[in-house]
Amino acid sequence: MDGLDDLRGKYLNGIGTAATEAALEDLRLAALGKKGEVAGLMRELGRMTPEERQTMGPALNALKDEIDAALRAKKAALGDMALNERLRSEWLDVTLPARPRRLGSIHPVSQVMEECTALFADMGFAVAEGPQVETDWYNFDALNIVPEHPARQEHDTFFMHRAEGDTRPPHVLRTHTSPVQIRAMQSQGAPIRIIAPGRVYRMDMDQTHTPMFHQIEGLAIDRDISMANLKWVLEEFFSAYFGTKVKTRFRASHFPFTEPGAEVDIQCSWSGGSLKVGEGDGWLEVLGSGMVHPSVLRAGGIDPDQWQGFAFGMGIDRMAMLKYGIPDLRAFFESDLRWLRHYGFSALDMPSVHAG
Ligand code: 2U9
Repeated sequence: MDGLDDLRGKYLNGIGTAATEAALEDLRLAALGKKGEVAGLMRELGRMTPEERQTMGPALNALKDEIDAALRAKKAALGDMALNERLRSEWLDVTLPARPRRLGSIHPVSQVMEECTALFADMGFAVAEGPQVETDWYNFDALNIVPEHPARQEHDTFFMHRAEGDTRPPHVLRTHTSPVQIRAMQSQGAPIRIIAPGRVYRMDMDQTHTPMFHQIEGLAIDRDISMANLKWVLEEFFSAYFGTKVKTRFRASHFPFTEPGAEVDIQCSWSGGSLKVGEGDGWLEVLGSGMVHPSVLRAGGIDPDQWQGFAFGMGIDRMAMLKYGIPDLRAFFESDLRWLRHYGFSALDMPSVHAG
């Protein structure tokens, strides 16, 4: 029995000082494993007398249970310690403020495009869209632009490359959004009231021209539409856009796709070196317009003896420059982050001239 007490002391001490689960496993194998010391003693029970067996049997079982219980208890304690250590070292302060991250901003062109679209939508104009690569028929012929017209020259318009022997009609990067309206007339017929906002391309580059810019064009066709309706729509639009009553002045002009045609100026003052729209006795040209030419109506599949209407076109980029005091058009397309942060709009704080 003394031998059992020694064994108990040895293993319970060992378990008490074991620092890892691996050390515990070594102790378990040495004591209770198939070749362990306790198992060895159990095998010897067979060679004992019945009296010896009666005392040694229960004593060995009790020792085995005691070591087993001590192993389990120590294993649980080591697990708790490991968890506590992780909780201590992996502690995280969830009350810390988040790292500041720079938000993007809405480009002035997107902002103005949105504003203009919403204002015309309020007056009952639907938005129409179309391809940016067009056939020369949709971009020129349908708009009554004759083959000799300067706009059709290689140095004014971007023509798509054609391999030698390719006899398909030329394709161009659209020079205005007018082809969108030809397509809309063909598919919807009259009456029609649409605006066509989008990118257009011309070979031009200086302080007020870039090879790609943005336009918004409008078209209204019905039985008795006149230039008076056009003047009301435009004055309503400019007054809402600039947030003040704006007068317009129509000057006779010529466009192949209108008859008659007019350039439209808005009232402004230049006093004190800064431009103010809607006051003073100065005028600023902002728009081209007119009554749609009968040939253009016909190209859109609409009978000019039954229907008539007005059309207008303006540059979005120029409208943004005027409203937000941006001096150089080229900066719009340089992707300079400092410029974008200065002139851009927060997605949550977009100035809006229309409800909703
Ligand atoms: C159809 C028929 C007629 C749209 C028009 C203008 C006059 C015009 C310029 C303004 C500044 C282009 O952005 S800009 O460079 N536009 O002067 N645009 S009339 O006339 C149309 C359009 C479509 C079917």
